[in-house]
Amino acid sequence: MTTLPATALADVAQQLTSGGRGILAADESIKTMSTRLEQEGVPASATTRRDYRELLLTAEGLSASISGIILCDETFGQDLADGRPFPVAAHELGILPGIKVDTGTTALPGHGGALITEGLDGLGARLASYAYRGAAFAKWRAVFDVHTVTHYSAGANGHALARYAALCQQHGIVPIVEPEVLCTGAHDLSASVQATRLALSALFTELVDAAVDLTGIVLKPNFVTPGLDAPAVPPADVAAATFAVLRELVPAEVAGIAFLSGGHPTSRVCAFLSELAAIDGRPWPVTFSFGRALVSAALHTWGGTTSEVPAAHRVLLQNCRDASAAAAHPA
Ligand code: 5MM
Repeated sequence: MTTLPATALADVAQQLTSGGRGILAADESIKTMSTRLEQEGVPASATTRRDYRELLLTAEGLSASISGIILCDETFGQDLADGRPFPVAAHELGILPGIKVDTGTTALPGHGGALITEGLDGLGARLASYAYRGAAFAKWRAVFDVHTVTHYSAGANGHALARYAALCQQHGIVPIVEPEVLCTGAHDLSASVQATRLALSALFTELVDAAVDLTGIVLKPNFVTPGLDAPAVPPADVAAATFAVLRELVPAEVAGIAFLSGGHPTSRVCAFLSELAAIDGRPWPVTFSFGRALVSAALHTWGGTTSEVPAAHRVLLQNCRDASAAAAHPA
């Protein structure tokens, strides 16, 4: 087992979230990735999933704006066309490789559809293997819906996230802790405020109880927004609401905060991040850990056609540069 001292964990967490670079979330499960490929007319297979992830990682100059890439188990064990394993190639390209280690969600019985994220069984052994193969960080995502979240579901997911985070640190891996409040639906801003407060409050209670070193974690939250089907509010209002919740509930020792995009358009999440980065008195660095907001246009442009790889790279790199500028250069 690789065991890093707390200072090394903090250093990796800072590398991931500081300096205007952010994290590329390319860890879609096999099921999700296959659906997204098929929606673009690309037959889904281990080979096409690999080709697509290779396209992302090998965009020339990606490391100027991307500090880390989150992979799923399948990709983590695959090789690029030149024979290098993905985690080795990532390190050589100046990008830290990470691994999604949760195994997905299931319903909490008797809790109205609220979800619990699973994956703790055997996690220590899996983390030891990932660390040996070069993983610098890991990710675990809890999922909350504003209509079904309860104290119990927030606590249960917070407990699982804390047990995961403690195990990661024991194995020298920085945990990204992701309590995602979904923005699907027509709810207003206050519903997102309440749900995000519930999730973060329970999470940090559990992280502290589990003796997780907060200087060696990255928090991956949602922006606090109205639902995607509700009238939009100005980015400055989203930033103010998000900052108010985070300032109240996220201890200053947390190494950094990297936001998910949640299905919002790229320009919107970049505007949210830019406004948030401009707020005075932030105790933590803020950046992005976007998935769809960075990659959706590149996947569409590529469409499985080799001759479109350069165009897909241009689209991907532009989105990454825009997100990086939002994190580095406040409004
Ligand atoms: C990239 O998607 C990740 C894995 O999703 P599934 O396990 O459901 O296939 C997901 O956890 C992602 O990292 C976060 O939701 C953030 O992605 P977005 O697209 O919301 O920025």
